[in-house]
Amino acid sequence: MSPSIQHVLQQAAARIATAERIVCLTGAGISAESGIATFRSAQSGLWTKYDPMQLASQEGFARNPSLVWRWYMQRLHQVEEARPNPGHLALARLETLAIQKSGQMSLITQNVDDLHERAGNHHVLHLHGQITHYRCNDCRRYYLLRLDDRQAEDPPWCATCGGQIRPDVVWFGEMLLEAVYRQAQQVVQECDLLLVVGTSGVVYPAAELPYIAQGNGACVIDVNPQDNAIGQIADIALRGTAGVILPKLLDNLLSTR
Ligand code: BV8
Ligand code: ZN
Repeated sequence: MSPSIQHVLQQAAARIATAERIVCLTGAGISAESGIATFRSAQSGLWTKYDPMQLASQEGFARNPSLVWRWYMQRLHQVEEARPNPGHLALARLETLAIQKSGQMSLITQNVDDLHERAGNHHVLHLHGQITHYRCNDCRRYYLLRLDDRQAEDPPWCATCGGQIRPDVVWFGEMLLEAVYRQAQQVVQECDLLLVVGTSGVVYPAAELPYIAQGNGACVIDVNPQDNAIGQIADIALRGTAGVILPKLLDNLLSTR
């Protein structure tokens, strides 16, 4: 690790050590080292010729429900096979330390996987829903996925209204769940430090959150191997992958105690 990165890590750890109300905001990048492709990287395998923005939409589902259904069943299998990586585990350790110190830490994620929960984080806000939950596209009634649904060519039907079943995620062009987004806005408005990990900062309204934090005087730290929209406004930019940077950040934090 270069001396300059080490110096920035110490700076970031010192800011976290004095913070009273820490919030984390994560994007697809934190799950990359668990083998889950990010939205911006080329889709893998048979999905390379499809645009995720098209598939993750009402239009895409209406146009080809079978294709969208099989895409989600393949992604669900990928999530279930994946394991939390050291980046996820470091954020779970951070929650433990933050709760010991100030009794709270919220983790807001754009991701639809459950790797933060499986790593041990307890207060996770899923802005874009969860690929592990299913519901009717029409009446929104919850649906418990059955084994044979996973191999099915087409989405199952709702027993109540006959609508098609879909993952309980927020598609492009769909509103976020009002209560979840309001809660995310509130914790971000009240925080004094926002740790942003693995997001390109292009998907709205999630991408607004770092601006709200900074507008309220919070320190914004960005962890990402690439420069990005959030890195442009961040107080501290840690250029590296979540799986490498976050454990080192926690080690630095523990050495300040
Ligand atoms: C909304 C669930 C109000 C689905 C997702 C036209 C019509 C309608 C809306 C719009 C429109 N034009 C713009 C909009 C708004 C639109 C939007 O923001 N579009 C963008 C693309 C311009 N937003 C919406 O539609 C939202 N709703 O606005 O409602 C409305 C309603 C109607 C009409 C108007 C407005 C809903 C957005 C939610 C979409 N659903 N997910 C599913 O997953 O199947 S978002 C989806 O994209 C994922 O959740 C993912 O998280 C996200 C992508 O963002 P990132 O997480 O940042 O991931 P990305 O791949 O982009 O970047 C990864 C980053 O990680 C990179 O920076 C990379 O460098 C970094 N990285 C890589 N490896 C690592 C790493 N970092 C750390 N460690 C590593 N190892
Ligand atoms: Zn229904």
